[in-house]
Amino acid sequence: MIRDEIGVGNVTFNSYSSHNLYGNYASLFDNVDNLNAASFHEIRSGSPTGDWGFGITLPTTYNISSLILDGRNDCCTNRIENIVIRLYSCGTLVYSAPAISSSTTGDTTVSIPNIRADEIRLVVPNGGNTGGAQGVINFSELDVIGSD
Ligand SMILES: [Ca+2]
Ligand SMILES: [Ca+2]
Repeated sequence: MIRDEIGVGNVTFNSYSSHNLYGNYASLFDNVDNLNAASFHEIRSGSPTGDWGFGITLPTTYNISSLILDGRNDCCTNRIENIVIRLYSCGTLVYSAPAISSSTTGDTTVSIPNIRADEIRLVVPNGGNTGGAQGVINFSELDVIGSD
């Protein structure tokens, strides 16, 4: 949806108790299974006690039905484990998916029951770690599936 319909230039990215490093936000939507430092990294900042991660604000509300995270092919696929996808509408939390519990070099799909939202956050709750006890979210490509 973001890559092919909305356009990555028409969404806004925000960091929450974290900062972007190496691959930038646009690298999640460049249709490339990026490796190494070209892959997207979001690094936990300090010692937060709440959610840390990043959000994507859409230009209007959409019905969101799934997110597909493509893991790196070279290493570190477990850096999506423990991510919780939260959906917001006008700043109000409207849905939280179960935490991602496994990972692969290929696609990990998180199904969402067609929730209407204008912000998608990928966060780790309670200041926690991703897989391998790391404070980094790291993967290569993100597909957001939804409709108007
Ligand atoms: Ca991959
Ligand atoms: Ca990519």
